[in-house]
Amino acid sequence: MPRGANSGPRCIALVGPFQSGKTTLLEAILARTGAIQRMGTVEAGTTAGDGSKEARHHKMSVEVSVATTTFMDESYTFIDCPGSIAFANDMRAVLPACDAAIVVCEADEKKIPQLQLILRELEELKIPRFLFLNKIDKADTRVRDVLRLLQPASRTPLLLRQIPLWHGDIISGFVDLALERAHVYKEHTASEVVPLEGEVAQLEKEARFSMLETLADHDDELMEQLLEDIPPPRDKVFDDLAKELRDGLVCPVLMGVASRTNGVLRLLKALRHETTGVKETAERLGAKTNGEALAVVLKTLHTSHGGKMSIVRVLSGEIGDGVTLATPEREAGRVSGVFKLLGQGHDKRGAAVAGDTVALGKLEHARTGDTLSSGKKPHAALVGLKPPPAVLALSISAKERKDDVKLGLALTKLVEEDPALVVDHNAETHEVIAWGQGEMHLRVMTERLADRFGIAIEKHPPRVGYRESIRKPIQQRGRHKKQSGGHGQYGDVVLDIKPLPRGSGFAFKDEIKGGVVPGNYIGSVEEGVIDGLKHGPLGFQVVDVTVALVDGSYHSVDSSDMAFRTAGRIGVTEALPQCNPVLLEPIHTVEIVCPSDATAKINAILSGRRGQILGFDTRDGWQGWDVVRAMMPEAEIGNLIIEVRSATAGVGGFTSKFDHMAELSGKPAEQIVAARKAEAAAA
Ligand SMILES: Nc1nc2c(ncn2[C@@H]2O[C@H](COP(=O)(O)OP(=O)(O)OP(=O)(O)O)[C@@H](O)[C@H]2O)c(=O)[nH]1
Ligand SMILES: [Mg+2]
Repeated sequence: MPRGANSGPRCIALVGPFQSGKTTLLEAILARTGAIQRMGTVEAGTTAGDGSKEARHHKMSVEVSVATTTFMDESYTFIDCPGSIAFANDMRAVLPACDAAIVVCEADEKKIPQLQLILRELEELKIPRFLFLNKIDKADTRVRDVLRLLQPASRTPLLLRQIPLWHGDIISGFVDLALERAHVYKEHTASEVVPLEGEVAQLEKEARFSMLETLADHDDELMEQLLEDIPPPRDKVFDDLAKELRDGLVCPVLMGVASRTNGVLRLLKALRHETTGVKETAERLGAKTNGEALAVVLKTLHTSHGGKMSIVRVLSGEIGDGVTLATPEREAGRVSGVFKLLGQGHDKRGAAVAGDTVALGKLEHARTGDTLSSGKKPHAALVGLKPPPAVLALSISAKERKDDVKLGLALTKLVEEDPALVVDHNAETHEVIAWGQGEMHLRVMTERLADRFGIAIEKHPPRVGYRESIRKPIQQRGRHKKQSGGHGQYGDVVLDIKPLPRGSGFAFKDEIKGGVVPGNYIGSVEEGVIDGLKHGPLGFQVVDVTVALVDGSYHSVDSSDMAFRTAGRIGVTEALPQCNPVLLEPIHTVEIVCPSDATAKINAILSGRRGQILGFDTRDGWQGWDVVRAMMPEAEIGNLIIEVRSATAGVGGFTSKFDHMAELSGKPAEQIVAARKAEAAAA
């Protein structure tokens, strides 16, 4: 039995920087293993992965694609993860329960920061990983130089497992350094073994020695053999490769051309021989397996035909139709249908066993990241998912009132599918705000609302929480008097209105002497004052003021709560324009993380957006990264992420927190007030 084989069904993640060829590699794997008849392309929109309308439209992955295939009588499920940072949360939910990851990358310096981010996640989760150097049909650099370029992205040594065979300027095949065999690529079919001779044989010796030296860093016996010039047995080399991969000591590097299926078979063989299976993965996650069903939810989908589906990795036991599953917090539901996945396609199958990755139907209360079990006492949670803080917000509404309810339901489903999407209802502005991980993330959300749920929507940047205050005190009378047959209305108040320091909010004082306004009406005056402060003369809520009720009069018949409330409001409304009103804008503290070579650009971006830089520092535990802190107006943070990403090859991020309100005057303030007035007039 070959090493590693017979480990049960595997689950392998395909990850890597944006557009490196993951979906194409999945397609190549499916074609080479016979799961699909013909290999499609991302350009033509014919791949098994990226099957959703949105992915096809953008020619990029916008969610994970899952496909199960068989290689040498063993089952493998591959999970193709989006490379865009805006969808990275989908990958995060998948990784913990995978046996290994294939990090697909290219010889592209610009993509190194993203490669570093991904390798870091894998390193932290202790997931064995291969690097697949893709697109070597376009290679114009020596592979060893490429590795030198990529090495800083990995904390563990990149271990070259193959060297290319050059035919003139193009790579025509490879030499496997473990098997010491030369192969010439054939398009869309297995490569052909050719004799290893001449100059190539010499290069192979050197490269193999360097591979063995790296392995020997963790194997004294191998080190001795190398020092004494004893050729190590082939089995020992394979054992070391598998062990050091499993222990996260090395990151083996394979290469190929996904679009021509070159290098794919070698990759599959490496997976078969060198990766461990579900038993080790369950151990890594700390699962206590006792034969009962145990699974982790990798992704949640709402399909138009099959209803809700939970894609799970089964860690132990068996899950068939009718099994009831629970999470530590709640009942998840009863399984109705077990499906094998191939991109968008799903075929009903029998019960899933340990190692299988399948979709389970109708688990109404299961969520992505959940640990599901069938025992009397639910198994403790195995993965803790916390979506990263949202970086971009959009205010959305249905174009037609009749779609309001539909919009609410659709958003609930989308949030269930994608926990990185957060929907908030802003009680003050009555806006529905969708928070996401980037421009593309929110764009895809709106496309889904339109395409999948048929809701025409309107979108705007969310309102900024402007306020206003006053700079001058005043005393003002507010009178409300009406005589219209029967009972009249009478309320009369005198208010002392004064500015308060920033951040004080609002205070009301009762300074009535001698009962000129009877005690039972004072609460109503306060309510009226609060009403009046809701919309100041500039159009925003008035804050940082104190209002004292100092005088007034009443009428024994015509006075009422209502009349005094109106008088309070009139007093405030008439007073405020005379108090030298001032616009206040929210200022946040922002923390931007970025690779150090982008720090200067980030500083310039912040200054260009009225940011006040507080300082910058190296980022704790992140070599080569900085943190920049600044104070920044909320209005300038709105689409900040777009500029930050473009300055940092897509990897920069930020968090922000409200700090204080600051006065804003001059032209910018006038523009905001005018816009608010125009909006009020249109409403
Ligand atoms: N020349 C060449 N092009 C390739 C190769 N593999 C993929 N491509 C092309 O690279 C582009 C991106 O391929 P995808 O497979 O969509 O890449 P991806 O990594 O899945 O992209 P995202 O999911 O959006 O991150 C497409 O135009 C592919 O045709 C390859 O080996 N050689
Ligand atoms: Mg893709």
